[in-house]
Amino acid sequence: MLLIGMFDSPFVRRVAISMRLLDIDHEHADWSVGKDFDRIRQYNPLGRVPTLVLDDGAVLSESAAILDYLDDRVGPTRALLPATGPQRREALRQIAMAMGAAEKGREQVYERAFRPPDKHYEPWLERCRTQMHGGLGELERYCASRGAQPWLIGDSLGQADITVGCAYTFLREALRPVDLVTRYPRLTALVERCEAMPAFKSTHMAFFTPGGQ
Ligand SMILES: N[C@@H](CCC(=O)N[C@@H](CS)C(=O)NCC(=O)O)C(=O)O
Repeated sequence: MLLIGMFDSPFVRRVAISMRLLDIDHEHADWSVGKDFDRIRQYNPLGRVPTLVLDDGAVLSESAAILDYLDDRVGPTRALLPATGPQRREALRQIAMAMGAAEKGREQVYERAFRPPDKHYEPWLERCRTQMHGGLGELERYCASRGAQPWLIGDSLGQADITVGCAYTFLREALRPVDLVTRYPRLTALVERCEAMPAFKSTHMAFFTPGGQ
């Protein structure tokens, strides 16, 4: 199996962390959506990452679809997303907030990386920031509602924690908002717990501007 994409992408990283936690052997192609666009398109016509090339040659894209495949492969008792019931619904709700915030962060990065300075449109960037903070605020409220529980769902780390950790670290490192820690203290504490784990440490990569290579 081959996972294509750089770990500074929260979408790629959540797949890489999940593969480590599920002990799924794979190779990694550290290809950039900027300079390796044509190479990525040979596998995925969309030219996007993450892209997962399976051993039989089938190609999966979209991190949610890839994670669904990985969970299905290991079965419901090891799956990182609860297979059914209220915990699944809650996990999906939190994951949607984290992915939405990450997408709004990605839009801000791309505005600067792929568009010339005279084409940057501040009202659009401001809208993205509002939406990003909307998602982070909801995650902070949910973390607060968990009290002393260390993880978002149940009593062990799962896909909601992985995705929230990847999204938050991406936003912190790619956009460097000054007030992230003071605005979202419980969320920050959760992410620090995540980032201390070997699967997170081994996939951490300093943010790389996609248009800048
Ligand atoms: N919804 C997608 C988002 C993936 C995504 O935005 N990937 C970025 C890298 S962070 C990408 O491929 N960008 C290149 C492009 O869209 O042209 C997923 O969850 O996999």
